[in-house]
Amino acid sequence: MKRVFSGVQPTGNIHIGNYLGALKQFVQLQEENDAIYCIVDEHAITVPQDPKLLRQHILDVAALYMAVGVDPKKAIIFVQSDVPGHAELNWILTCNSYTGELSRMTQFKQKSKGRESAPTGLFTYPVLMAADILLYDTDIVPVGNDQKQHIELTRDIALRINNKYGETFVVPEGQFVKSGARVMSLDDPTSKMSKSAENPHSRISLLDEPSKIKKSIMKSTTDSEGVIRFDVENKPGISNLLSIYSAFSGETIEELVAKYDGQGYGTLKKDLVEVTINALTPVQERYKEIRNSQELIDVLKDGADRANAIAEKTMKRVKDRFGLGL
Ligand code: ATP
Ligand code: LTN
Repeated sequence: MKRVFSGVQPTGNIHIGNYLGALKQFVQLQEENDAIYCIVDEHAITVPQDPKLLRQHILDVAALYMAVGVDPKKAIIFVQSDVPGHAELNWILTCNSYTGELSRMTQFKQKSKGRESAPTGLFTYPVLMAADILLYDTDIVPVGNDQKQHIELTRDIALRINNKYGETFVVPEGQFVKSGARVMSLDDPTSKMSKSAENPHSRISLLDEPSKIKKSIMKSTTDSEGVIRFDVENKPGISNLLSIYSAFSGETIEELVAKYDGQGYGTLKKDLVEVTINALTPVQERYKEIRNSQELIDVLKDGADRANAIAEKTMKRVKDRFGLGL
């Protein structure tokens, strides 16, 4: 069995990009692997958070994990800050990473753009992510395309330490889906759909009401050509809608292009509204049942215990290799 690990930040507005790029894979991968799914609250505080809201968002993400089908009997679900090994390993990896490589991370460049000085945590964010992954001897990391560079860095750090200190870490691999690995924003299809974008119509959140889903899709940005074909370069809006449609319905892009041949954008959009609402309604129903339940708290407590047991073993090995402690 392979070890699978991934994480989502509890920063609100989990959207269909997070779902199609990451969460959907979580569900598939739990079947034949030893899967661990984390709510990475320590990553969330790299930018200011309201403490009361952060707590709520942690439970929101945990409930959404379960609502989309992550099963606590098959996978460990836990909160990052409940396992001290993450912060501990983060320091050791920080001492083995370089400011040069961290300066090249595009996510840092984007998030710190225009500022003279940025929080140090925003800069070292990818090292904490490497710690999350390496702490569990992870083989596979299912994530969206935007995380490719961070996975590469994780591999570089693991190999560097293995070379210097002897076999210490499993070197992980990223796993990316074909359709949905990079869902684009609905109002600007040249940038990725994001939780933090100001315009709520730029994304479809998993908990959006049907009327909001309809409005966001119907007013999404397309082009004036009026022909439905897949061409990311010249038709990013229509291509994005086709990708989302394909990821939700299971039909291939080619099948969809043939199906809508000669039809207007309005028809495609209307059908996509239906496909999206049909996919999200059961998730929303299950979410409502779980969100305020004692079951959710029990799952996270049990998950933290099981994650800690694995993390403690790794930390013992790592400290041994580095000659730390007695
Ligand atoms: P923000 O968009 O505000 O920067 P985020 O959604 O990227 O936040 P996370 O919540 O940590 O941050 O992402 C969780 C998972 O969702 C990651 O695996 C990430 O790669 C994936 N993901 C995020 N945005 C998209 C997207 N637009 N398309 C596909 N996958 C995505
Ligand atoms: N950096 C990721 C979230 C994240 C993660 C991880 C993903 C933190 N730790 C470990 C996979 C494995 C993001 O911003 N989407």
